[in-house]
Amino acid sequence: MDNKKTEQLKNYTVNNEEQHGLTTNQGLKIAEDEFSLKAGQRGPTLMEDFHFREKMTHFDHERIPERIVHARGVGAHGIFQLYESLEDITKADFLTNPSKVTPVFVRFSTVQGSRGSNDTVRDVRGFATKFYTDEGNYDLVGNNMPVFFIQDAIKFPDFVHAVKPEPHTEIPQGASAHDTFWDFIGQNPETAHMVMWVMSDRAIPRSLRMMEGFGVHTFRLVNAAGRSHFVKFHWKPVLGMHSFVWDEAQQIAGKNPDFHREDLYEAIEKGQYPEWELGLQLIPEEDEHKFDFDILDPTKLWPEEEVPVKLVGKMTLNQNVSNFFAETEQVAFHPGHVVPGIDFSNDPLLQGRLFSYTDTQLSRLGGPNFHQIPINRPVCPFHNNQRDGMHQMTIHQGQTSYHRNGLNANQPAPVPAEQGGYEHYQERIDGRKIRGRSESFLDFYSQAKLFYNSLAPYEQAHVKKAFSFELGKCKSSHVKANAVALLNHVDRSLAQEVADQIGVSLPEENMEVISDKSSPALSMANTILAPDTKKVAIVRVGDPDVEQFAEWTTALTEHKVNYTIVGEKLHDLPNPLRVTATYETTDPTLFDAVLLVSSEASIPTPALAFIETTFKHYKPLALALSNQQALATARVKLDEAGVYDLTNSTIQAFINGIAQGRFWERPL
Ligand code: HDD
Repeated sequence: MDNKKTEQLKNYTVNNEEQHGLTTNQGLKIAEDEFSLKAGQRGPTLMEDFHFREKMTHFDHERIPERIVHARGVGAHGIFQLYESLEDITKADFLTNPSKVTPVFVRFSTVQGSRGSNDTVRDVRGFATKFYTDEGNYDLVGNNMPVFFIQDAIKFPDFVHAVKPEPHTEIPQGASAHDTFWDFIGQNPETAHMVMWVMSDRAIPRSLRMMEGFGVHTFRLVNAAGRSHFVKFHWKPVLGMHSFVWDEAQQIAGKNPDFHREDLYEAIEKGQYPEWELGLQLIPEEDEHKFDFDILDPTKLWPEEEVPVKLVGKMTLNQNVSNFFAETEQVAFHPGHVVPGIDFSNDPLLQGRLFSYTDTQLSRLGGPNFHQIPINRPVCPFHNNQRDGMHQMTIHQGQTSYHRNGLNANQPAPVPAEQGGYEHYQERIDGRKIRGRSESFLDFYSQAKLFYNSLAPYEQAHVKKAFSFELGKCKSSHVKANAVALLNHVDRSLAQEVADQIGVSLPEENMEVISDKSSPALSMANTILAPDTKKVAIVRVGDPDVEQFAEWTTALTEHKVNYTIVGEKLHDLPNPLRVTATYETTDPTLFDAVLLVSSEASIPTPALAFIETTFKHYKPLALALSNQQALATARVKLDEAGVYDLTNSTIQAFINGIAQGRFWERPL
């Protein structure tokens, strides 16, 4: 699945499978790599041992600083292709030519934890896409939520200090359930909308392949005639949006801390390529002030029912990285990497980001030439008069490195806009220099309420539980009370329930913003339901009928459902019933559904635990038992929704259940 970018990367790969022989970095062949050079077999190591020193020095410097936020992530290569030309609204080449296949690299991440933290924590997910276009790299550096915690970038260091592990203990890792985060929320009411999202199921996605992406800010698209539209970018997952339940996410953090990373890697290796459609919400320049929110405020979304999302193209991730450090760790994104036809708005959060990203790469990647690292290089030519610096990889030729020069015909010379040179949109600005917040940014609660109103009852119940969990972990009663006071502005009954649960009193005055407005697009209950790429554990007890078994597995495979046969011990015989994971090496939380097949009179406790856990997490369950009594002691109700007895129900019914995903109506 090579594209222009992956072909380019091949120029930088080295394959040690070829018989090169071991050398130093200077190319000297090494005869001995197990023993340092010593003065006598039992004597001290000698300074002269250049091989030891080189090997050890390199090792000592293998680590680079992790990202200050979004440290844990996973990346993959892919392509983007447009459905039809958008030349009416932008002159960006990759958005006007539907026959063009643009290589992309995407890095997904969590925000709070360090590089070694768990994948399934409650957190925002980063969704950063680098388009390697023929006009230069375009980076869409977004998240899986459409709004942000703060309105002005100057608060970003404060926000990050509050959410990161606390400075005196470096606790907690990969979690926002602690005092400084909730103190920040309570003290900064602009966070109200975003914190509703983070307490919702959006913050615990089932898969990185099953979540939306958002550019968050309002950007600008400009066409060849110079006409401008404001735009919000969306990524819509073809598999729909799905999430864990909280108990499951917590258990997976222990059972498989790499769950999301592995899920993405395996899907791509299997050829089940993750796909997203790119969506645009567009507002013509002249309609900027026609909304009941300020479109420059990054704590506001544009309800899809008011500003429809136009689907304009598809991204497919179809190649895993071949070296995590070289590609995923060294990739450097920046919202300021734009191409002609894409421009910025005056969102004060975006404006600050335009400074921060290059700056951070200087310390993370060690100097100003990080754009020359293979993963970061554009696929189009790049020339300018910048020279030298740490890790310069290019041998620039010639006498001149300045503009204007007469000695080299002023090359490299600026390119006029008509020939593809970037030109900033000539926005008219008229104002006083001021440190302050626009009054139009002061409505903190209406959209927090809009989001809550839009959720299905079970989603609202999850939000209540999430607030109760997180605030229940806080120690300061002052912090807890302030957070409840914030919720009191959003939804009185939510504030009431959380207050009861965490032992603080509800403010006497009801401050709830009055609005029954909702936006169905915000609820995940309305998403696409499909069995594709879901994972089933087939728990095998005894020796089930091979033919019947083959019929089921064929049906699952036909519906692109992946399955693993789980049993007490691993088998190595080539047999369709071969057990490849045991009760010890895997766990029910790692699957979307369970099929229990038993030929025995009784079912062992670990197999019962498999189906009980699956039942408890509202997931579909199929049973094919030679003895129904074997389940007499299990805490599973056979007549409940999403439980299929394969002696009288079809495998197709179970597959439909897998598509549905969860059965919230189960009384638990
Ligand atoms: Fe940021 C990384 C997304 C606000 C400063 N950010 C980073 C990454 C993502 C985002 C996805 C990881 C990129 C990767 O995978 O390498 N950030 C966002 C979004 C924001 C946002 C969607 C709000 C809408 N960020 C934001 C602000 C600032 C930063 C306001 C500072 C002014 N972000 C950074 C950073 C990072 C970063 C410190 C850390 C590592 C990096 O940039 O390369 O510069």
